[in-house]
Amino acid sequence: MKIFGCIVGLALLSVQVSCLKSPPGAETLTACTNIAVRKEVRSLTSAEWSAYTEAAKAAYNDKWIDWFGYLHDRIAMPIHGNSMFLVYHRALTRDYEKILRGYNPSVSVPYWNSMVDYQKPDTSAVLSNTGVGGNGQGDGGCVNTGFASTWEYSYPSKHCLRRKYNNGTGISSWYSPEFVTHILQSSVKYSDICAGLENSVHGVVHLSLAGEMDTMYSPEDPAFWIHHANIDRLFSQWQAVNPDERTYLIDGVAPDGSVMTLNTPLVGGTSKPAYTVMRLGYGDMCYTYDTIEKATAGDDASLLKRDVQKCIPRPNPATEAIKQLPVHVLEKFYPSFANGTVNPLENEMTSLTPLHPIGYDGTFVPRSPNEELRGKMPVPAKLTAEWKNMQNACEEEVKELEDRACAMVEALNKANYLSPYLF
Ligand SMILES: *[C@@H]1O[C@H](CO)[C@@H](O)[C@H](O)[C@H]1NC(C)=O
Ligand SMILES: *[C@@H]1O[C@H](CO)[C@@H](O)[C@H](O)[C@H]1NC(C)=O
Ligand SMILES: [Cu+2]
Repeated sequence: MKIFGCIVGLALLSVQVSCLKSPPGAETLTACTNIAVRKEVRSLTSAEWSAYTEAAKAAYNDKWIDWFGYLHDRIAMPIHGNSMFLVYHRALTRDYEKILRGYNPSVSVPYWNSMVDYQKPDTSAVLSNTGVGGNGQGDGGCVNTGFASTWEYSYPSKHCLRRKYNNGTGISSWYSPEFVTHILQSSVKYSDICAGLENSVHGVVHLSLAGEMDTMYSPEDPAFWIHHANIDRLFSQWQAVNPDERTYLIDGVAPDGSVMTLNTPLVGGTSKPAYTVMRLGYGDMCYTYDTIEKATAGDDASLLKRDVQKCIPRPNPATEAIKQLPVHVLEKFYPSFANGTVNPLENEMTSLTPLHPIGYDGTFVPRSPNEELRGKMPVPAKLTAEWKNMQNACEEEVKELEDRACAMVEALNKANYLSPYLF
């Protein structure tokens, strides 16, 4: 019985009529005929996960992973800590996906919804032997689990795949679905969503896995790609909430300190202007996310047809719990919940990702909230001084964001909010 699909299907019934105008140059981008659908890594079937890892291994054998590590390292400064971050990493992840599809055209890069793991990240199935492997072992900190356990790189010098969790054998708390929902609902400008994602989920996952992930050649960790697909998914969902206004919305600071525009060239490699990557499904950006697909009327209709007789529709426990918060808390952190205009794409509280293993072929039942953990949401870990320095991060911007995250956790705990993501 597919309870999850049914709930999501019901929640997402809405029709969007677009009158999007392409900016100069972008009208030449043609609609893709073959669109890759990126799915949550734990919702892949065994066959899909194994196709993905086989393609990744082939790319590794042909030294593509070394190349991506080298590339990212060489252009590290211009692509972090400014408005280049989201668009550049979108292009990079797509380049990697195109390489993999050269080995197997059915493959797309899965995304890792790391937010649902935020309480105890080290227990995530994604960091297990059937996923991308866990903590590094011994003096070298070499990862000896997961599909990349034997991988060795030549850039910047010969070494194994390394990880070093930031709390011994454990990992400190990450950003929650509640906080990312806040970011999605409160970001107005492109630069808001860009800095909001870079300095929260993005940074904390990188620096707490450590090893390759807190270097500038981090694409050498297979966790990098599924993590960046998740960051790109959130950016894409934010755009899709209001496609007319946001598809080609760009602002903030470019790598050279000037104003970022649609014509600012993407750094590294092709130097194509930023507008070439803004619209999914056009030009080279021939992919989408399952969450965005499900939000289209056509898909919902078929989902409902399939599932409506098999399961009993009921309210999503995650969204229902958060809507019960006092009005002043909603107004402060969740403007769209507060005024009742929430679009499913700016609500990460709908994705109650099951905690089943990677390559899962069965059905699942959504977790129910843990009553004993009422009012015990942990505060996410802060970015370290070394990380902020390496990432060219704006100190005040990071502090403002971390203070906000702390205030949100405090407000939710004070209201006795029951987070369905605590176990
Ligand atoms: C590290 O782990 C210990 C024990 O597992 C826990 O009590 C502590 O809060 C953790 N520290 C951080 C910064 O997450
Ligand atoms: C509701 O809040 C969102 C987010 O602040 C805002 O964009 C939207 O215009 C508001 N809608 C109404 C009807 O007040
Ligand atoms: Cu990066």
